[in-house]
Amino acid sequence: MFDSVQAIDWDTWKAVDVATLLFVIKDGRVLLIRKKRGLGAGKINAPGGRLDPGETAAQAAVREVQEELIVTPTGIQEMGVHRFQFVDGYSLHVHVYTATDFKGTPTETDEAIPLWFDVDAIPFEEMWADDVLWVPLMLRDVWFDGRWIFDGEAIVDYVLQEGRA
Ligand code: 6U4
Repeated sequence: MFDSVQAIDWDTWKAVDVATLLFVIKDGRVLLIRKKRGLGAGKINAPGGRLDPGETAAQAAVREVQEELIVTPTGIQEMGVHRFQFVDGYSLHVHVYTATDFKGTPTETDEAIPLWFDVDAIPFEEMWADDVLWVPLMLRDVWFDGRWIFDGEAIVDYVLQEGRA
């Protein structure tokens, strides 16, 4: 049923969950996490998670970093969006943010281990398969809009648009 991006009516598509990712980028390094539980456990990713009821995406993006790493990101900006459709029926609409700074000390929690990487040495082989395709756009300040079909952890099909429509 979900075998190509073109076969989905994206105008009426509505995600099961809305979630966030937030990349703190400072002094040529990016703050990532080793995710300990939830969707993508074991992978390296940016901190983030699903919105709570009544929350905006920007509020959720900050709260998730606070919960996962005990730091508060500052200077946040939305950089792009992704719509993930999984073949099992699950779907996720993700808002991606960057932050230029943070308050506090990145600290391991039940959810995440903090990890710093040089921006030119991001460990894409340990991240979701889509990240290598769009994180470089984000680092160049290019807005992105991704539509993805996933079968588990494998990309089935995608369209990645650069720039706002
Ligand atoms: P719980 O267990 O409910 O607290 P929560 O933190 O709300 O979890 P989570 O972390 O389990 O949500 O799942 C959503 C996270 O997974 C979001 O931060 C986005 C991330 N994610 C899912 N698919 C992704 C993909 N293909 N590429 C990517 N991040 C992805 O970079």
